[in-house]
Amino acid sequence: MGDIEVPESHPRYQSLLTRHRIEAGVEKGITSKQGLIAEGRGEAFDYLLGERTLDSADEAERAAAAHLLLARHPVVSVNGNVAALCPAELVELAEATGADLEVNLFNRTEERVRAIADHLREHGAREVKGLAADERVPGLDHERAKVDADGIHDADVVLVPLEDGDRAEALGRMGKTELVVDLNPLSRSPRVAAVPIVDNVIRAIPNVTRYARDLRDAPREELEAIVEAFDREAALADAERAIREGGG
Ligand code: PTJ
Repeated sequence: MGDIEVPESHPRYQSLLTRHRIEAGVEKGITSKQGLIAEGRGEAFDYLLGERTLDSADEAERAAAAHLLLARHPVVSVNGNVAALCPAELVELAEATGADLEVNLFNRTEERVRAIADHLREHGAREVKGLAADERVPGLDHERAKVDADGIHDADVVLVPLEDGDRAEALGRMGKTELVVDLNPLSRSPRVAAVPIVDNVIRAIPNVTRYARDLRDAPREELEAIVEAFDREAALADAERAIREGGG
């Protein structure tokens, strides 16, 4: 997807680039129109957080990498926003952690699932799940309940960028460990996640990959110690503090 001609020196370069990617995603049939609204909400929180990765988010990203490496069957859930924003980075994360990529949409249409799967393949993905949709997440009546039996349904650890609160709770009831990326620390999904990552997906996904590569050969005990030491309440509280204090 072609990026716009914005000079890198522009103070809002990253945010303009991100907007353009979401817009191009809508044009390509990848991102839903509601995705534009979600992007606006995300941008507002990113602005309040100082458009940078907080130390507490960096710790969450390291804990997420440890969870993915320890998992029996890790899956990275992909929606229309994250597919438009960082497709190649999702493929790299899946490769670094041995996770499956599964398209799972809030506003599901078969056409959009196929377009996202094709888009991920264009960015190097070998296998993309989510097309079979032969199982359901119990207790959810909307389209996001549709999952693959050998994908999210079987997973023990799921990384969900931009999750909706209902499904986050439903996956939790299934006993899955959820790693949620969401710029809004008050949103229900990060609040129910084992690892809430309050950061922009465009920074969070590559950073989880970097940690996964660093930790790839670490002994299990070291990974378990990272998971144990992570304090989800403290991470959420730190993000709220940063917003109140203005990006600090
Ligand atoms: O592609 P689909 O059909 O699965 O739909 C995806 C969206 C995102 C449209 C759908 O899940 C939705 O409506 O989400 P919400 O309820 O608007 O929630 C989106 C959350 O993601 C909000 O809390 C935003 O702050 C946050 N968010 C938006 N952009 C980013 C983000 N978090 C991290 N990085 C972003 N770039």
